[in-house]
Amino acid sequence: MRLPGTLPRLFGSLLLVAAAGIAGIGAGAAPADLTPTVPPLGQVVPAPASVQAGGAPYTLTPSTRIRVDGHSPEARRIGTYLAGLLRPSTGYALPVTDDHLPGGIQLRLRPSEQGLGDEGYRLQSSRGSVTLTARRPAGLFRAVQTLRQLLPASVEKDTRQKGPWKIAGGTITDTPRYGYRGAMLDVSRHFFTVGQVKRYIDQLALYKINKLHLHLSDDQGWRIAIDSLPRLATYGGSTQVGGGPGGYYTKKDYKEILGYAASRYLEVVPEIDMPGHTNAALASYAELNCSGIAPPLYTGTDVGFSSLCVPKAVTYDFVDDVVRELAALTPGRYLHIGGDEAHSTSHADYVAFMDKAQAAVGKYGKTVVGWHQLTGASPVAGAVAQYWGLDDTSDAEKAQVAKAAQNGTKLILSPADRVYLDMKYTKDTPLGLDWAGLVEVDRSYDWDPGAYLPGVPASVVAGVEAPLWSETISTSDHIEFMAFPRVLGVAELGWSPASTHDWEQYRVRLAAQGPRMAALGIDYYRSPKVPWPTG
Ligand code: NGO
Repeated sequence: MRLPGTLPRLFGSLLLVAAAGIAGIGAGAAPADLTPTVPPLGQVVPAPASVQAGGAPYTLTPSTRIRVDGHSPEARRIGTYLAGLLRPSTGYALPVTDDHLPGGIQLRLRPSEQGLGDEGYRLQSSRGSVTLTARRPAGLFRAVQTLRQLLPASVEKDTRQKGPWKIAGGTITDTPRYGYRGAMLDVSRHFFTVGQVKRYIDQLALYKINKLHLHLSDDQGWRIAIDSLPRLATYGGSTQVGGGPGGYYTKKDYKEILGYAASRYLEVVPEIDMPGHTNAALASYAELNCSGIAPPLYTGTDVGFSSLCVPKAVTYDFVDDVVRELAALTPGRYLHIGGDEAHSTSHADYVAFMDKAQAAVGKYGKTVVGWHQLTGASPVAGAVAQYWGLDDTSDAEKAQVAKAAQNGTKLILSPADRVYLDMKYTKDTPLGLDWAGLVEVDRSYDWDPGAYLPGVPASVVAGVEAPLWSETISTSDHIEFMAFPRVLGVAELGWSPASTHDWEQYRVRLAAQGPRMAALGIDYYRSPKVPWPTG
């Protein structure tokens, strides 16, 4: 049933009770609001590729065990993670075992299941057991996220809740559409602590996001310790937009983020934005400036005013030091070098600089990612361009991106008027910017990455990413209000087959995530376009 999100709470729950009565559910039974709703098998975000509902549901009981393949420490770790999710709300012990007995929740790795790929899984639910099968641990982890969403939303709470804890019967077989399903957090304009980043990682993992792009440097702050250039972090990281204290990640902090992300099967994509967006670096080391004079630290929100000094040799010592140390720290394959809004760099200098920066990334064994302005220079073989244009970006600029794509440059799609999570939802949204327009929940979901840019072969689209720039964002509540629920739409565009794409059906599945997000303490934007339950 659909209710406008603006209905007052009481009126909404009266309607729900009335509806339950009409459907014959409420008559003579306990009040409807005391029994948690069992989600139907397909009511998952992102939509699974294949859902065959049927058969009796599985019910978790105080004696349920989580059974993992004994030979895989990763399967055991994922089983322990699942137990950790379910124990507080169910109050059950949920021991993790490798006793090879039937029944309970089974986590199985089957490397021979080629069709499941790197992240796919099968979930089979029946009266006797729930079995999760994957080819790789990442697939088991994604399966666990589906399993969570098949339990009542109250399972997400961290105190004991009333059951029963049922999982609808049937089989889900699921693999992702794209291998790159990202979210970006700008930790430069405002700094976010390791704990805040971990919290966001956990929230993204629930929706099968698999990349965390960290925007680690910009005019307002340098956020990663570089041993050979210590002032970048200690001085360049000492403030932020509005003049607060800023901060930076020590190498130990950064490794902690990497490890946490890896435990949720997210790959971290670090970004050092160059040659523009570099005031924090220019302020830290005077020799990086063509003038030899360091500018003051910057706490405003203008863009396009800073540039590394392209002709100076010391610039490339800086690039080498930074890329070398960051590449050595980062196990993931990508290193993002920015390249956007280099308005203070001449075109010839921009091309010359990007050639050298890309070479440094290659030298240290990483794959180049750059904002799509990179396609106006000479992208190296294997480079990935991140498109952040708008519907009304000029045809010439789109054609330049398409030409690079035809020549093999892969694309990550982050159209700003669709998936920039820092854009206001409506003119009344208290946070965010509006230079790319207002982006309501339907707008961020309702487009097709495979057919978005004219002339771009679908095969070069690596995936999608939702950036959250932080000029106006300074707390976890801010992150969550702007990201949720739009990031779910981006997660679904990245994961679900195009054949499942349908706003009318999506908004109903999304609505069912409302109580789950609320149970997780996420104060999401209650878009009136989504029929949130009001009970
Ligand atoms: C632009 C700009 C960023 C801003 C952001 C704000 C890109 C790639 N460069 O996106 O510096 O923070 O908009 O929405």
